[in-house]
Amino acid sequence: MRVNKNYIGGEWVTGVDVNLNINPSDTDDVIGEYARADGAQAQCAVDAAFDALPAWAGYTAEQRSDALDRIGTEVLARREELGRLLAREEGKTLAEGIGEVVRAGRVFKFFAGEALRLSGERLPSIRPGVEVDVRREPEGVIGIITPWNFPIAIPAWKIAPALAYGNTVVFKPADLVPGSAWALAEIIVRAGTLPAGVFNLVMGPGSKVGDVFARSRKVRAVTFTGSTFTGRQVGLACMERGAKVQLEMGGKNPLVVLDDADLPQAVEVAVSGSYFSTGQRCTASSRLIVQDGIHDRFVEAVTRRLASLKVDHALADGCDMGPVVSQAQLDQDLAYLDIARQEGAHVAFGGERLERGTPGFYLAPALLTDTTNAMRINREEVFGPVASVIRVKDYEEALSLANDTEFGLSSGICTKSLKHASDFKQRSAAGMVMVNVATAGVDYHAPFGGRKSSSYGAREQGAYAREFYTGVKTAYTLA
Ligand code: UN1
Repeated sequence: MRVNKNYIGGEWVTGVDVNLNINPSDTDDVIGEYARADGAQAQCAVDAAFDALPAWAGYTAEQRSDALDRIGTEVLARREELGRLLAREEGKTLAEGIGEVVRAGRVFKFFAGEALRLSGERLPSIRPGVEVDVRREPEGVIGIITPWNFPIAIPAWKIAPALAYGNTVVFKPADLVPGSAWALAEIIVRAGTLPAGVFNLVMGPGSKVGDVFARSRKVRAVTFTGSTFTGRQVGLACMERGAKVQLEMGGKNPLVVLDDADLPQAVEVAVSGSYFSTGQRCTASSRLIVQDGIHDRFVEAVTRRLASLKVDHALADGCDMGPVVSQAQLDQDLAYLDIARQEGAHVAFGGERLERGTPGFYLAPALLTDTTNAMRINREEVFGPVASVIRVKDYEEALSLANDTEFGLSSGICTKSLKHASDFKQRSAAGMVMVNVATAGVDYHAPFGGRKSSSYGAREQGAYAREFYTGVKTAYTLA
C-alpha cells in the first residue's frame, strides 16, 4: 500500500511513522496508510510557513480569491467520491458525508468572496489635518488543529479564511481521520497553485505536532476544535507566549420541548439533533428538557422514531445512523450509559451494542428518562448517540435547567409561543440559539461559537472569521 505523505515546504515528505486508517463500520477494511510526523518535522513546516509569508503577501486579494474558488470547485465536483471516503473513515452515513463535503466546498467559495471584501475604517481625528485609518492585516502563520468528527468541513472552515486573509497555514488533522484531510490537502496544493510553504499538511500526534504549533514563536495564532481538556492545554501554551488562540470545545446542549410544541416537529428536531452523525457533534442536543404535559407523548414518539432508524454500515443502503468512530469512543459511551443506570436513569430505548454484517462499533441510539440535571450523564459530554430526558413543570424551570451547565455552545426550544421563543433567545446562555430547529447543523456563513467552557476567543465562520484571522492596525497620517 502506498503511504500518503505529509506536505511540508512545497514537498511531499514521508513521516517517522505510519498510521493505519481503519473503517469503523468494518474494522477489516484498511482505508490507507498515512504518514505521521514528529516534532522536528512539524517545526520544519512552521519554518516553511513563516518563510512563505512575504511571497504570499505579494499575491493580490483577487489571486487569493481565485485560488480558493478553484479549490471549492474541485471539492464540490468530487462530492460523491470524497463523501464516500469520509463516511468510510468516520462512520457517518453516505448522505451525511456528501453533505459535509458540499459544505466544505461552499466554505471555500464563500471565503473566495470574502477575500475581496476585507474592509477597513476611516475615523475623524481629534487633531487638525490628521487622518486615522483602521486596517486589517494577516496575522502570519496560523496553526490549525482539527477533530475527527468533521474530517473535511472543520478543516475547510479554518483553512479557507486563513488563506483568504493572507495568512500561511500549518494544518494537523485528527489521527483517526487522515483520509479526507489528505484529499483536501492534495486539492489545495494542486488546484490552489500556492507558493511553496503557504499551506502545509502535518499529520501526526497532538502530543508532538500540535505541541509544536502551540509552542512555536513563529505561529502567531492557533485555532483548535476538540476536547475541553486538550483545548485548555493548547490555550495555556499559547497564552504563555502571547499568541492568539481560538478554541471550540465541548457542549452539553439543551433542547427544551414545551407543552405547546408541534409534536412531530419536536421529535424530528430532537432525533436529528441528538442522534444524526451518531450524536458525535459538539452541537448535539444531549439534554432533552421536556414539559410535563407533553412528556409521555414525546418520549413515546421519540422511542418509536428511534426504533425505525436503521443503524448499519455507513455505506449500506438506507442507513440512518452509522457506527461510533472508534473502540475508545464506544467504551466511553458504554461507560456513561452504566453511570446513568447507576444514577437511577431509566433506559427507555437502545444503549446496547449491535452486531451487523461487518465488524464495527455499532451502538443502538440511547434514550434515557427519569434523569435529573444533577446527574453526571447531564453534566459531562458523552459525544455519542445518547440523550437524556429531564421532566420539568414549566418554562421557567426549563430555562433555568437549560442554563445550569458549565457549557454554552448551542441550545434549542420547540414551542409555538412567540413569547417563550423570544424570551429563550434572549435569556439562553448559549452562543447559538435555535427555535424549532435542531441544535446541531448550522449554516456555513453565520458566526459559530459558544460561551462559558464551550468556546474561547473569536467566533468562527462567516464574515466574523476575520476577527481571528486578521490583526487590526491603526494608522495616523498628517499629509
Ligand atoms: C454542526 O453541528 O453543523 O465539532 C457543526 C463540532 C462542531 C461543528 C458542529 N465544531 O461538532
